Amino acid sequence: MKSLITAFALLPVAGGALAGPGHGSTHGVGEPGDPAKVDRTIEIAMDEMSYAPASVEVAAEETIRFVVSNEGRLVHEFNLGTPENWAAHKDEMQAMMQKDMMSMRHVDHEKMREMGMAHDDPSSVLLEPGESGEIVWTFPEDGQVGYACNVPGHLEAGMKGEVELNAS
Ligand SMILES: [Cu+2]
Repeated sequence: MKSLITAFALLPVAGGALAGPGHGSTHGVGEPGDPAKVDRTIEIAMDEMSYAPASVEVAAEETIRFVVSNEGRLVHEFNLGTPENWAAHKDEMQAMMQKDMMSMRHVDHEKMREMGMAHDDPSSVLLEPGESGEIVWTFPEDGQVGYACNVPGHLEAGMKGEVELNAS
């Protein structure tokens, strides 16, 4: 089985607007979930340049296992977060492309590790064509969260999805 494919860490966002994992907050994007306490599994298929489904409904504080598969012919990412998270991620990806750690069709996880850029990012899976991966995520009580692909040009081309967070 292709297990969780970790991408890379988020760089700190200027201004500290990041409501990221590990802050224990009930507001924001949520945090990595406990794989032993999954409420529900949602399958997401990625293609050029879209997600199916393009929106998902989750309950407040629900823990979801996202099973993500790349059915396209290009590298795609599924990254839960906010536009601020995605902007930081895209800069990282641009840097990785410049350093030959990834291309439009290939992800060199080995090279990312060697270059020290393969930090665990539990909010993201970066997948080559044909690959699949998983994220277990616990959503907050309220907040704004969606998903997007930060491969340069993809979010701009409309590759993003919405999470509808329903109060319990
Ligand atoms: Cu993409």
